[in-house]
Amino acid sequence: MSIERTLVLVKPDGVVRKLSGEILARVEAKGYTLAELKKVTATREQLQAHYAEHEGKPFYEPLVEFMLSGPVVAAIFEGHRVIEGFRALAGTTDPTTAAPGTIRGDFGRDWGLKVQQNLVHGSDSVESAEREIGIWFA
Ligand code: DAT
Ligand code: MG
Repeated sequence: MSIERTLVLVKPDGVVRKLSGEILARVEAKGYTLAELKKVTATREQLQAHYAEHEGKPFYEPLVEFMLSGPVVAAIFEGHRVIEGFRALAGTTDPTTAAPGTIRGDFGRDWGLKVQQNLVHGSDSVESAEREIGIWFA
């Protein structure tokens, strides 16, 4: 058994569209355990740390501005292979091509025309998860 933790964010588009509950319910229904939960308005410093790997890319500044545009819901979920499992629930990064049945595939396109408006964030590795949990649940 490899019990992991992952950081999940419902991004500002998900919060403003009142999809936080639906998104968290899908993660719980899959069998993962909600360990921590809060609604928070991010600071620029938090986002710079969170998205450090993307600094310098063309979408970096719009991404940070978007994440500052409203509150996010931050959660820690726990479970067997939850990092991979949540990313499967979320779907691929671009909501246009995310598979139907995934969070991004089901909700991600009519609303936002930008790739960053893709509803959720999920950590991509054990190392990222621990680093990101430290940023959002210090
Ligand atoms: P993911 O969120 O699927 O892990 P990522 O870590 O590569 O994707 O990128 C972080 C966020 O940045 C992503 O959720 C949306 C935005 N993004 C990524 N690639 C983009 C692109 N080509 N154009 C615009 N935004 C992009
Ligand atoms: Mg990522």
